[in-house]
Amino acid sequence: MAKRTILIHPDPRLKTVAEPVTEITDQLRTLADDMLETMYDAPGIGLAAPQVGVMKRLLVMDCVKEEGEDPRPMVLMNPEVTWTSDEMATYEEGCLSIPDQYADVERPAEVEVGWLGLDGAQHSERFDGLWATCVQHEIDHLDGKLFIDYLKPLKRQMITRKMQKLKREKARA
Ligand code: K1U
Ligand code: ZN
Repeated sequence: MAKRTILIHPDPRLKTVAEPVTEITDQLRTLADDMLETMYDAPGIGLAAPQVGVMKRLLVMDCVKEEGEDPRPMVLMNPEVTWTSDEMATYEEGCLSIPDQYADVERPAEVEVGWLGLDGAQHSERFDGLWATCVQHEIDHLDGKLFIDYLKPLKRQMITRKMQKLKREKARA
């Protein structure tokens, strides 16, 4: 397993629609392992392949937060939202590609998602709470969408400028 570098916004790869997974290869298994290691190390609760520069429809997540509860690392390929609740929920979201910036985003409170697992089988599950927010945030990444795209243009612009400054400082260091 190896940690991968997480891209920081703005980056054209974070605005690009990722390609479906067509074959489960060892390379893809290694990518999933590396992404889980990168996510836990960050720390984060989710990570999508485009965030590490791989334009494939693959995401990892683990929203178990309770101390003493077993972790639940999940790998979802070609995920599709098949049902959304009418009820909406607002959660203060963050993003590993937009460090230290948080904002309220409203999304469906519950979603049903279908995906291809690393076992080659098709899976389906209903998510609620933080899991529902996280899986929608990660699927957005696969479609080239960031949580700041839900904010008012001025707020989005302010965050983007902060990230440009951060990237300039990192490049100089
Ligand atoms: O996609 C990402 O950039 C990961 C992101 C996922 C996410 C967070 C909040 C709402 C929706 C989706 C993160 O994991 S940001 C870090 C974070 O939220 C966190 C970090 C440590 C403990 C708990 C949460
Ligand atoms: Zn994110």
